[in-house]
Amino acid sequence: VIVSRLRTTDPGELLAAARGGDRAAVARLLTQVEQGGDGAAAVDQVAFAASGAAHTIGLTGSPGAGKSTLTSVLIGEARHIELRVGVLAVDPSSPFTGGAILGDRVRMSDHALDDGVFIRSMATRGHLGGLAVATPQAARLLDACGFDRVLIETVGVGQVEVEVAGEADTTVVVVNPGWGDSVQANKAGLMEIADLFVINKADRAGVADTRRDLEQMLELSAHTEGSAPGPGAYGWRPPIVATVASTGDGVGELWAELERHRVHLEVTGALGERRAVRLAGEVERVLVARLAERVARLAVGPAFEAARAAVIEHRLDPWTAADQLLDRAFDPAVDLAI
Ligand SMILES: Nc1nc2c(ncn2[C@@H]2O[C@H](COP(=O)(O)OP(=O)(O)O)[C@@H](O)[C@H]2O)c(=O)[nH]1
Ligand SMILES: [Mg+2]
Repeated sequence: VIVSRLRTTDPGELLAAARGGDRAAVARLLTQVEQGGDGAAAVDQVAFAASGAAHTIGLTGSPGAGKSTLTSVLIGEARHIELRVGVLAVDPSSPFTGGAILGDRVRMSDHALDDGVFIRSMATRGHLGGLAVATPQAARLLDACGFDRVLIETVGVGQVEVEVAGEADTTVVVVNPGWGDSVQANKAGLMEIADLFVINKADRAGVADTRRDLEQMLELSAHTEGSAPGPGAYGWRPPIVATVASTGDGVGELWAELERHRVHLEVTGALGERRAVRLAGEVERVLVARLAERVARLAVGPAFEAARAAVIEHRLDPWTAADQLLDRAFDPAVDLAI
């Protein structure tokens, strides 16, 4: 009888089980989200209605900056006051498999047996829309499952990763002393999305210089602030917190600043505005992903092969061929499988 509950593939039943603390159900729902397509759509149909209570926190920065170690100690802070925490790690270079990902001192296994914590490495390679579509939806699912805080760790190197980190209520950019000399990170992109800066590895030299660099960059960006409801546009100056994640130094202050930002967003109304902007962007991305799915199905069929042959034989130009295929893709009378 117990097994039958877990065997269900009905998203509504799985979500009810997940909200009741069934971790296997959470895992299955997340897998469906990662796989994209109709399965992901079915999950979001039930998750969307049940979401909105969680505060989402994106952590981004260069590989090795200490994001996972910070994530682990932040989980500890949240658990002290009995908040439930879901974590999504979006880092293709260091998936959470094997248990040794959270640095060598603080490991995921610290929290592995805690029912109030759920940690998941996102695996979306290959699916249409990829991380940009799957991550906000996975975060929403964890929200719907009853986690009070959802932490999203992403490597702040590529454009997509930075975008994904920016898709949170609060975005934390993690740097290290000497960051000003490094060219690895997408600095302009990171400055734009940061609600809060962490100088982690503050046990190393150069903290004061890095703080000054960040303050200077903040001054500059304050003068070029647009109308988007990003940092700075609602009376918030991103604080800079120094931490030593591996010992926990400064993490209490970081937690306090995260909470201060959450409250600031709520009292100014910026939270609702930000979420509205994000949802609007999401509709667009999901639409593109759905179109791409349809086109991908078409691309393996005989109509596609015929069009391609016509182009190769110079009977048809590629644009006309593509337009004809698109017409077909949206003709409800056409079964794409044939
Ligand atoms: N010295 C020092 N090492 C740290 C600190 N925080 C993390 N580390 C170490 O830096 C390495 C990379 O940390 P990790 O959290 O995996 O970085 P991530 O790639 O940003 O997730 C690990 O060996 C950590 O133990 C810190 O504050 N000081
Ligand atoms: Mg990491």
